[in-house]
Amino acid sequence: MSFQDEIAALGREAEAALRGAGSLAELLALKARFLGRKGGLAGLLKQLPTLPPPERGPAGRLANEVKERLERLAAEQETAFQGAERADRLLRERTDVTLPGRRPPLGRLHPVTQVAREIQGVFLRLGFDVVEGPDVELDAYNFEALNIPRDHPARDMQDTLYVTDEVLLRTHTSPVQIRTMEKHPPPVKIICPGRVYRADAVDPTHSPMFHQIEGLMVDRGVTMAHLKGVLTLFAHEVFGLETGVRFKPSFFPFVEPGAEVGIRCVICGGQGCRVCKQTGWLEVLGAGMVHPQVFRNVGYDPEEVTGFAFGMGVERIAMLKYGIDDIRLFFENDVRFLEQF
Ligand code: 2NM
Repeated sequence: MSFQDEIAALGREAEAALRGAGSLAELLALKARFLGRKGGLAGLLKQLPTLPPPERGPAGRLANEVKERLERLAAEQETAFQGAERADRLLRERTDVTLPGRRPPLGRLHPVTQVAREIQGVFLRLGFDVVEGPDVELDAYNFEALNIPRDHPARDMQDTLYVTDEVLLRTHTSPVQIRTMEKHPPPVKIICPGRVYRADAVDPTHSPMFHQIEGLMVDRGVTMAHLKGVLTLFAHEVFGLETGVRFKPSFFPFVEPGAEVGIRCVICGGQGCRVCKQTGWLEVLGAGMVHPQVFRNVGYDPEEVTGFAFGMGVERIAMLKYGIDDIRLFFENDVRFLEQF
């Protein structure tokens, strides 16, 4: 076979192979095999100088013709493969813009926060200001100033979480009210929301940390009638205007007289049930007229001013409002519970 026949044969072989390539990768491999620097055609061209001089010219021209033809063919095939691959990718990655969007799950406020804000809203509309204070308190503010004597059971290590002899985790937010009265002359009309701590064993109605909102209104001429009016309105706003409200005498060392405020049982309507322990009433908060000794402790003159105060547990209000029977549900953070509010 002449050298030119070899070139022509390689040309035919390469052309058939390039046409038959099944993919871009295969095509590139074939291009390297026939047209690359170490490819078949290059191999033949290297032999040109060994030919008798008269054959070199025609053989060289033929080789160049074949090379150009194959390169054109390879380029065409490459473009075709790239187009096919692009069309394929567009099809694979196509977006149906008519599909409805996916809704991201929305977060919400914790039910305790929702109820705390609802309670605060009632008092804000009545002109009360919100005041906060430290969770870590002095015994002097948490107990002493509130007329809670040294031998009172609340001061027992069993009930209070002490840091040192003098420092403790507040058991109510009353110390915030003491601090406020100490700093500001009357009138005072505030609510104090926040976390409080008790050395309680956890059960369906007890948690070592819960949330309280306490309130205080001090001015000349504040009476039990103001206490009843404000707290009746509060109960009606939170539990419904038709809810029955009662005031029952009670005792707290920092008030005189003291009262427990109850509402008609939201579960049985007063018929008597497990939740109201057959009494028909639910206790929702404690209240009373601020004790003269508490006023003297903060530098107020009990002959000049009087005041009422009250305190409630936010979790307890939320449990009554939504019929929840276990306080632990608020702290477990199970979304199946939380997303119901
Ligand atoms: C209660 C019940 C009754 C109360 C009293 C005071 C203060 F600081 F003014 F003396 N703050 N909170 C109070 C009174 C709290 O919670 C059951």
